[in-house]
Amino acid sequence: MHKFAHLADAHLGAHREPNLQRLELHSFDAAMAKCVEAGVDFVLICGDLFHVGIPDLGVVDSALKSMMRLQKHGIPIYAIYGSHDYTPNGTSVIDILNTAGILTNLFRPGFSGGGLKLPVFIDEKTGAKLAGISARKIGLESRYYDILDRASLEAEDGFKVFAFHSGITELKPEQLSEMETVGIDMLPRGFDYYAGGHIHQRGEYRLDGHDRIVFPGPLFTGYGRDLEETAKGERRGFYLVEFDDRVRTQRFVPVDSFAGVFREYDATGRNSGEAGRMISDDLKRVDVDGKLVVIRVYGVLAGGKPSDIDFGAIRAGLVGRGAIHAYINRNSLTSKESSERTAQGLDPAALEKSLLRREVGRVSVSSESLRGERGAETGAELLRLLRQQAKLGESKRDYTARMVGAGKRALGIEGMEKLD
Ligand SMILES: [Mn+2]
Repeated sequence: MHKFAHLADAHLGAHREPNLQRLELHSFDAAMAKCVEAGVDFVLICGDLFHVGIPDLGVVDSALKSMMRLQKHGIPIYAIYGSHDYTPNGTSVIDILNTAGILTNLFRPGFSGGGLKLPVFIDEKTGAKLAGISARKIGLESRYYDILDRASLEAEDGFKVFAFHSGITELKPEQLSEMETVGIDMLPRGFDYYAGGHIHQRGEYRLDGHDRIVFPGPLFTGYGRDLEETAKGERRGFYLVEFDDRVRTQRFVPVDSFAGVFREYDATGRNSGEAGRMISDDLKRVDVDGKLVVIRVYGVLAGGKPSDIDFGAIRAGLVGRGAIHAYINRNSLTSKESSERTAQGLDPAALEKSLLRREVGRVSVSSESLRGERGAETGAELLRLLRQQAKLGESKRDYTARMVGAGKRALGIEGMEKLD
């Protein structure tokens, strides 16, 4: 019997706070160690291995050490890019790892005659066939699926795994309505296992012609919302799949990285001083030593502003009593006297997009491409580009030229963007 491990959304480098970063890297290392221990034949990473396309080199170094554990045992790693691994006009860390032979990038599309042909990789030891589609920018991989040559993939015989990094329309929960997804019919039929990434919630599904669609969820936590779920008791980890000519077993292997405490407070009807005291008094009764504390404060304050509550002091108090870290979510705390309001429950990319969609109609523009959905997409892409910093050693002039060029391409005023 052969075995492979399927993981996704490790988001290495997502956390800057030293304790969280240590836990994050440790959970990845623990996962790699477990893969070796379980005697897997290969590992499949379905996107968002890193939180950004060009991560901190310390994070890369640590991740590399963990991945070398597999290399020492001759266990290959296959990967596709997630939406976070993408860099708009540069080389991503995944490309470097691919070049160095640490992992194999499965997504090497061939574009011809308006179609997209995917190569099928055959894992040497097991004979398993692997194909996959990387994510692109925010949801734009759906264009890949539009032109994908499914027939040639469906015609392949043997044990087949399809890797993807997208939500599936038919499985989309209502609260993720902002998220771009692909319809299940866009994925080739008849594969033995559909290895998913992108959805930060573990799930195993079966949809017509697609028997095993699996999302392992984040390996650690990408966003605050993930931290909240982990603190509430949601376990993180990866899938271990046993197969011969078909899948025999699939099981979730937990990688527990911290003990969490979750506390929730409704501040409605209290003023900011009272709310602060209520939270502090309650937390005094909670054992936080060695734990990661996640606090969610919501409601409408009767007096004062949310920013009047000294969350810094609350956090410092918890850390002083031995908490590994205190994460405070007050996105849904508002007050009668202020109109402080932020959207909740959305990841930053989705939040940006929903704000852009809302605002795009308020600006009068001449070009059709800046209106509506396309306008919002262009806006999101521009924001993404403008976040890039100058590269080490890059002159101000070169940086400016690079940004202007990228901006022009994003706005479509310098020829059409290539599909690659
Ligand atoms: Mn992700």
